[in-house]
Amino acid sequence: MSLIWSPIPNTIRTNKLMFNPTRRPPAIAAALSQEKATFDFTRYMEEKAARVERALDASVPLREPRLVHEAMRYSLLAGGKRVRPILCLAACELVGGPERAAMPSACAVEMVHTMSLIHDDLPCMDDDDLRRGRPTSHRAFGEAVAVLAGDALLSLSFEHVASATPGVSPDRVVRAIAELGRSVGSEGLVGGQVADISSEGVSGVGLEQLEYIHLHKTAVLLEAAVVMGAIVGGAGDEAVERLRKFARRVGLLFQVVDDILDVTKSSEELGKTAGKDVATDKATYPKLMGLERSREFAEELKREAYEQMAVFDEAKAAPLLALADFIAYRNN
Ligand code: GRG
Repeated sequence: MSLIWSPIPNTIRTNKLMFNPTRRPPAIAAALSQEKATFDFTRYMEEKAARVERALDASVPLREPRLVHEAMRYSLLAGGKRVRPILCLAACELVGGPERAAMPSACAVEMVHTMSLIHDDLPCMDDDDLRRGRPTSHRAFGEAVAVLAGDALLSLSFEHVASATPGVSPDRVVRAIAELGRSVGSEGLVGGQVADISSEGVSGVGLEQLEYIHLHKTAVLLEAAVVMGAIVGGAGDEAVERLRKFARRVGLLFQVVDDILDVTKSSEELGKTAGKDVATDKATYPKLMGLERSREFAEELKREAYEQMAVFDEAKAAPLLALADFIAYRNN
């Protein structure tokens, strides 16, 4: 692995991933350029994303009944930044596990993420037309097939970890599956979505409720990705809990940045409908604390995430730290 952060092109494109390091605040850019041992994030992301892409493709063959498998593949293989699966692989490798042990978990987390996007876009939820730069699943396949494709991806995610994880003890595989289940259910994604729906059109949604929604709608799956990777990678309890805290901060950071991008970028740049939060008068960090304070809050979250990583070997922790950076300074 190259240990050189620079030279790095100003705009890096990986699949649909765009990362512009010039957007870093000057202090961070200076700190990074002073680091003796940094690592080639672009190459890392390209290599990991390519392997994740191949594994996802193989995980959902075009079987009968063709229609539902087409719909599953349409959404799952539509690009996306693949942040969650790469976090999972990076966590596994940080604690000394091989990439192959975490690949089924990485794919499972992306399946759950994709199904949550399919359901989130439905007319009964956000009623969106555009996702990952193409028509949403229900626009392409109709509502019934979109619901079923989401259900099938959810079910496959658990099956895939259980049946395809190589060389990991059954106890650890079961723990990883339990982690995924917790992240999906009524105290995870579903709980976050219910809280989000319940707060729609309600005036006076405060920061505490907003944080609950984001921790459950978004952070919980990034947390599952990292924790599953650590578990199948053989991590001890203390390392797992540190990585959990790291991922939770990064997850919240992800959503704060998402809120900021919604008001600062176009639909074309985002690959999904921009400005929707304002149009629907949704509670967001920029709305509740203003754009500048939201950016400062994002920096605080990133700092707190970094703190959790201080105990790990610097070179081994570099991918997770660079991913936190990428999440903080991404453009879409
Ligand atoms: C899980 C059973 C079950 C139901 C779903 C609809 C729902 C319940 C939850 C909504 C979850 C949701 C859509 C959260 C938003 C998460 C988020 C920030 C999505 C954007 O993620 P990116 O930017 O997207 O990583 P790409 O396309 O790059 O993967």
